Amino acid sequence: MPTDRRSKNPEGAAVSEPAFQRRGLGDVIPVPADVRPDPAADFTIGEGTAIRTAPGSAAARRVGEHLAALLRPATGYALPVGEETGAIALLLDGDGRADGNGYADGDPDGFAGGDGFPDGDEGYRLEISAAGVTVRAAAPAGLFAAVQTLRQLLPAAIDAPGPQPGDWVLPGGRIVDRPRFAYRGVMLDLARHFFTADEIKSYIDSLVQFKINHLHLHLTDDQGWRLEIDGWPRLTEVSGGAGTGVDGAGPGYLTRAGYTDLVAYAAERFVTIVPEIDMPGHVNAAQVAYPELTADGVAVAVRTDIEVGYSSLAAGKEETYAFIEDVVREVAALTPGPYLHIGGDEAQATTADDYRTFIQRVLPLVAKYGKRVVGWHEMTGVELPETAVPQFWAVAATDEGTARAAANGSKVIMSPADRAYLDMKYTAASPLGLDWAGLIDVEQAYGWDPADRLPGVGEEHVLGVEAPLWSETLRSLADVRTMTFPRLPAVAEIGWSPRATHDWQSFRHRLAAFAPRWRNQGIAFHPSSEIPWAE
Ligand code: NGO
Repeated sequence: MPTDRRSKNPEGAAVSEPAFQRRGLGDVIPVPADVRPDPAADFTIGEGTAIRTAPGSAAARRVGEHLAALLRPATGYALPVGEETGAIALLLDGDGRADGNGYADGDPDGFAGGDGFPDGDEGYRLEISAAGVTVRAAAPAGLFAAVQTLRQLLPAAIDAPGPQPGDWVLPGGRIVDRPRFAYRGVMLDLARHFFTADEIKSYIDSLVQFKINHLHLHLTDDQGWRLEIDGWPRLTEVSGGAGTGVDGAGPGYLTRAGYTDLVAYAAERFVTIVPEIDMPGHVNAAQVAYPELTADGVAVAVRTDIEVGYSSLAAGKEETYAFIEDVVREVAALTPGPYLHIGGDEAQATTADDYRTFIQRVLPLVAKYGKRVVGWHEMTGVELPETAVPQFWAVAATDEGTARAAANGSKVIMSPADRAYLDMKYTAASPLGLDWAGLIDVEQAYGWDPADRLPGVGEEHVLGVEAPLWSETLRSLADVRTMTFPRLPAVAEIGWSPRATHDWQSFRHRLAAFAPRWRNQGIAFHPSSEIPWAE
């Protein structure tokens, strides 16, 4: 065993002793539902450790490969993945369960359901003993969630890009875990500033560590159009080209092939892409490309400022719906996930009658192409089918429309701007971000509950939470990460962990451990003064 654990990673940065500090079994974000440590049962990953995955499951095998790829750089171990043997086992419900309920010891799991497994696709049970690690889940998504937990249970040095001498100890005991809400999302605005498919992939990698399972892409707005649409080439040639984005500084777009590849990359990490085409407002870029989409057919000027609420599609023109149908058909065909987001926000340039006419024409179109509508909560001013999902984004303490939609059976995504908006400044001194919804440091991002936020929208009406990141002030992936971390872990914990575990002091100490992890991963973050950051 090496005595001097100071070493150099390939970039030359020193990885120091604290990077090998042992972790407690509950030192995880989001905090797991049920944690029972057994300090006598630590497991140490060694030279000869192998990973065994559920027999006959290609998806489980991929999760095993994903785990091995995470562990190989810093450990320097081979960590072969196979179905025969291995001290780290990733098993699916039913694999090799001797007693038929998955429990060797027969003790209760604390959850209803009868078979001893957390319900839902993302639940998992993780046992760490001196002999090895066993993960059991009903579906591969649960194995993937468990892998994120395992990563955090290893010392921070595990995230270094090259070999680190030290002991790879996993704390002993048992975790039974499952999400509180099905939908835990982040939104990235590609319209105000475009980010490439590779940048988005790298962003996904940083999000899944916190069990985020949806990425909403805001693909169109007044300043740009970022997804290629068959039959409408000028949308991206003109409005995805040079000079687009805020200050003309964010050009670019996703080709159909690039988008398809991105969707597949996300799916392999159990992330569903939610594409948004904002309408009937926020459409200046579409109208620049195709003047026939304006009410009078007269060309409009390119806009690169950050005003909102001035553009609108014409609710009374059939051309409008021919265009929308082409776009909806194409986006639906390219997107395997269930949702299509139609925006619907800030339609100040659309009369109330036109707004209603327009939304009522678009709702059946989305259904026609097999998708479930998501829309910003303004959409609730129109009568909606119960399958429609309003996304609440206001600062107000009440919202009649959202409450009415919930009463009518709709599930709601909660993104209150004063808590969940990742584009708000942390403090008055933050160089990036806006402040119209207030300043949001980590405690403000953590200190709310989605089932308590709106009268009429309780636990059973909440589909989940989403943290939107608008890009008016962002110019690079480092900017994106600086606004995302460390606030996103707060939203992720609110979305995943049981309400009873909510505890700011516990959270801020668990969050502190991420400073060396993010440094090792090369992830920029805001060093909030509210957090006692680890070295
Ligand atoms: C609002 C507006 C966006 C802005 C964002 C900036 C919604 C749903 N519409 O949120 O156009 O970019 O604020 O914070």
